[in-house]
Amino acid sequence: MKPSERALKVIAFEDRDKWQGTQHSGRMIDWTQWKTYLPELVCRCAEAAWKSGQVFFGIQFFGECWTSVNGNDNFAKYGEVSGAKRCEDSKLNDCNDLSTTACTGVANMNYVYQIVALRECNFDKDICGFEQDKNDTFDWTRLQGSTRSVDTGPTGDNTSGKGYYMYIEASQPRVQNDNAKISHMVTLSGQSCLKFSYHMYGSNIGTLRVTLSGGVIFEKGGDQGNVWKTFQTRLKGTGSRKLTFEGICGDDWRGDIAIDDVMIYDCQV
Ligand SMILES: [Ca+2]
Ligand SMILES: [Ca+2]
Repeated sequence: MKPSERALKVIAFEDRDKWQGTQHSGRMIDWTQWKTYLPELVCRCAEAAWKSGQVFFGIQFFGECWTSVNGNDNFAKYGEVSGAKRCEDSKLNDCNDLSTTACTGVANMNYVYQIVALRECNFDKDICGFEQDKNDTFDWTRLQGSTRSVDTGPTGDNTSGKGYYMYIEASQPRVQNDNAKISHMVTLSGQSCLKFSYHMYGSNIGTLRVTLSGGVIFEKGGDQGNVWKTFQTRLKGTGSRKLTFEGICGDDWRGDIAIDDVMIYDCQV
């Protein structure tokens, strides 16, 4: 494939010893720990793509992470390369489209990954690929039934009353202004809307803040009653954004904040 037709044109970083000098990550391919090195490389590359707002990224030549400012469009345009393909997994076996393990391309060959954008999550089965933030005080918890404190938190989820939801537990060791964030990549169509349900019951409720790539789209503080409420809003723009739910603790333990039934969907004007 000619470089001009490459779907992912930009090398984000490489672990291959100063390839063209500027993009070296400071780390080297670890052939002795290849089995653990490769999945870890895929994660680092996914993070680099995520940070630049891309959902496509590729691993090439065993230790290179490729992405592109136009990768989403380019990959849709050019798709897969035809002809000889060579990609290998962490046991150096051949990979294909159906491989479920981490894979890399050999020289001049991207093995392309797609970060799956959120469409709908009711938290009943799992957390749908939401990521717990590490640069906060604590984590959101997935729970079924009542939270462990009385006079705060829901007694069941919003979906059916019997399923799971996510919440921040405000009891000890939490103190005021402790925060927990979970995020998911979303893809905006230009007609996208966000809908989610929240439960903010208790005399010490702090704040629930929802951001889209940093911009605040919802913020509410204090007791909202012992009920699930639903919020919906239009999301302007197109392309990839990072949707983040941030729960912030109030001034005492009656401050459990819960969310459920998060949905990104197309809404006509
Ligand atoms: Ca649920
Ligand atoms: Ca966290």
